[in-house]
Amino acid sequence: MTLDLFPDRLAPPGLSYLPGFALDEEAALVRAAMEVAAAAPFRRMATPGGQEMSAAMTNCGAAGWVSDAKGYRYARRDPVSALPWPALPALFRALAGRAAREAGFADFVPDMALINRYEPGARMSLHRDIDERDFASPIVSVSLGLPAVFLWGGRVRADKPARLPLGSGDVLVWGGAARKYFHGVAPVRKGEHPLTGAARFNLTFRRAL
Ligand code: MD6
Ligand code: FE
Repeated sequence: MTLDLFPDRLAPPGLSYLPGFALDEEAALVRAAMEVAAAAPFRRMATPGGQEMSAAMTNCGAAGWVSDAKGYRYARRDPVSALPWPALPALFRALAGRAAREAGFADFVPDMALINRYEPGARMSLHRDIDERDFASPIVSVSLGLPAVFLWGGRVRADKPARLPLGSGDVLVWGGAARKYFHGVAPVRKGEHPLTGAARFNLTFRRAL
């Protein structure tokens, strides 16, 4: 299914919404994410502007997305431990490949996953994902736990974002013309989810290196 939820915008080619695509695997995905976080704990990173991000993050795979006073980049080691990031779980790689295929990207093999944790009140301001080397590959995004409203902007930051409600198990695949669009997450509302408690997790699988 694609885009009946974006009434005020032509369907941007390259964004696919797969509601419930990961529902069967929710619990296993949360467990795998917690195992990653046991080795590379969630942390709130600083932006280059000196603010602390409200979402906490960790990574797994060949590189991790990191932010600090020097900027945004992918790093092969966790700057907190100086160790390589935990391996990308096979479950993550398989799900990302299946979702990408469903969305028309035949041979997507992610090399890493960024894991975001949002506690109530946490948000993600409008941004573009442009630190990866390979823009031909899509990004596969999986929501787990508390619901959130995804903000789908446009080519420029000033484009008014459409609002897409995302629930646990929903998957977005995006690439092609949409790959560099602005997007964000509205503040997560208070709540309790049976799998995650008072938190939303988002996994984004990427080809970063
Ligand atoms: C989030 N996601 O849903 C934040 N970026 O928590 C993202 O920033 C994102 O979901 C690129 C592609 C898919 C995403
Ligand atoms: Fe993003």
